[in-house]
Formats: sequence, C-alpha cells, structure tokens
Amino acid sequence: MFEPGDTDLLTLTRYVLEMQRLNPSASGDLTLLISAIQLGCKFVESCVRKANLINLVGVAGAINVQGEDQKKLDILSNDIFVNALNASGKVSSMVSEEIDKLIHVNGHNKGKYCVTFDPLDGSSNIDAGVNVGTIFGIFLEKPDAETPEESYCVPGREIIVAGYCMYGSSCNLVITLGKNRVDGFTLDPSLGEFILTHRNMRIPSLGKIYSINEGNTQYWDEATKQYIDSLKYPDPASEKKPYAARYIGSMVADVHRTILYGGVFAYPADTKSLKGKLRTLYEGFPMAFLVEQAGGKATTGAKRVLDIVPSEIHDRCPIFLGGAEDIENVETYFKKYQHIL
Ligand code: P6P
Repeated sequence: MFEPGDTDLLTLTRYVLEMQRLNPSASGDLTLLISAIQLGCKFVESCVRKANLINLVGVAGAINVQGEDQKKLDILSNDIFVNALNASGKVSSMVSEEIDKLIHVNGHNKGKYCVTFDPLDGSSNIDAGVNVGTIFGIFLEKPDAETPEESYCVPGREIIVAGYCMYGSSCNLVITLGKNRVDGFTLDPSLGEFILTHRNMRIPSLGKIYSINEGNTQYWDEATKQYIDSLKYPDPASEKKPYAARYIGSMVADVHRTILYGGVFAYPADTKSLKGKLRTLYEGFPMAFLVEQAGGKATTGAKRVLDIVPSEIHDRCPIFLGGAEDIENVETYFKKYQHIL
C-alpha cells in the first residue's frame, strides 16, 4: 500500500480513495468531505502565505467566543471552511472555534457527518510569522439525537477522522482515518496537491523533549509540578539526562514536533484554568486521536482524553500527549499526587 514513485505521485486525494477502497461499505461521502477540507487548507495556506503582503495580519476588531481578539485571518479562515464544508453536501452540522453556536447545514446540502474545527489555531502568533494551523475532527451524526448538539456530546473515541494542516516553512497536512495509521502530506504549490511525504508516522515511545507553558507553574497542581521537575532534574543515580524544553505556543506546531521527535506536550488543568485551556472538540480530541493512532497516548492525567464526554460544544479539557512510555510516566505521577492540589 502507498508505494509512490517519482512520476507516480501519491496525492492526498489518491490516498483517501485508496483508504475508501479498503472499506467495502464506504459510500464515498467521507472521501468527498476530506476533499472539501483539503480545499479549505489550500485556500487558508494561500491566505496565510501572503497575509503580510495584503495586510491580513492584525486584529479585526471582533472578539470570538473564547473572548480572544479575532484577527482578520481568523475570520477569513473560518468562512473558508464553513463554505467548503457546506458546499461538500456531506455535513450535517459543524462546530468552529470562532463561532459561538452550532452551525447547521440545511436543505439539499445536508449530509451525515459532524465536523469540528479550529480554522486557525495559534493565531495569536500570526503577526510574528510563527507556524499556525487548522485542526479538524470528523464524527458521524447520531441519527437518534434529540438535538444537533447531542451528536457532539459523545465520548471522543467515536471520532472517525482527525487531522491538522500546519502553515509554516512548508504546508504539512497530517491525517488519520484510524486503523493505527497516520500519514503526512506536504503541499507542492506548483501542483496545488498534497503529496505523501511522511508515510506511516509513529511517535517514539520515550522522548527527550517536554513542551508546556512554564509561565503557569505557580498555578499547577502537585502532580504536574512533580512530573515536570522529574524531567528537568532527573535522579542523578539514574544517569538520565534532563529533557529539553521546547514550547512554541501554537498547538499544531508543538504537536507536530512531538509526533516527529517524541516527548510530551501538555496543557494541564490548573488553578487558573480549572479544565485546562484547550478545547475538547477541536483541539483535544483530534490531537489525541492522531497521537494514539501514531502509537502514542493522550491523557488528562486522570483519564484517557478520548474517554471524555464533552458537556458542551466549546468545552475544554486538560491534556498531556506524547509517546506511550512518556504518558504512562505522567499517569504514574497523577496516581501518586492526584489528591494534592
Ligand atoms: P498559552 C493558541 O492560542 C492555543 O489555543 C494553542 O494553539 C496553544 O497550544 C495554546 O493556546 C497556547 O496557550 O496559554 O501557552 O499561550
């Protein structure tokens, strides 16, 4: 499977079609939905790439549901994805980080999938030219749901597709459709196609990097403090070296590095953010699914992130994600210190 050659490019479109062929009951709807997401990513990439040139950076003056300044690119990226998903004819409703209410798709465009997305995560970094990205998750609409929101308040493990597109020195789209398979694609601007460049991505079980905002240290619980200290000041008798600290402050960039190099990325609950900062439906669940399918783990400290049931569409969750052994260590500390805040 997926043995591309120089003139036999494995594009994302072809990859998704091959995945469809592996699923005899597939109708092709998911293939078309992923194509719509692919279009959205290409469009946003072109806007991010030329943002400074056409004065798209900077604050747009509005405030989003998170109470954060909405930057011009935030609004543009949201509209691009809402329109692409709506036009796909495969979406029943969607949740966007930028929009307070659930976005319903009606009439002949209505489909059977629920899509959650952060159109431009890490956007506070845009003006500084730091990598930003789109994060997306796809769920099946619950046919017996009494309200559209019910299709989202389900255990995260019901997610069927997750991915991100990172807009940086190159444009990388990483996706999983389950089956313990994560693959990465790089946009070839001359072709306008995402080409398979990172086949079967696997996260190292034990890494050497930790990624967390240490500016929040005074708010952390004892388990987080003790765990991070164990990485910074390893037991001299163990001959272990301290982990390196890397924190970009853009989840897509920090998670992409973690999948490639291993280690731990964390945004824990603390006394300032009692449920953590990151949003469950369009940051926590998609990234947890990707990391698990790449052989890693994602925990709140106390439980598997994908076992969470969101209480509302903009719910938040604590998250530690990374290599399997690294995350098992996290869980050991939470078991030992969980009663100490
Ligand atoms: P902090 C960006 O605003 C974001 O949602 C994620 O991309 C990132 O991981 C996190 O917030 C950074 O938060 O509090 O460290 O700036």
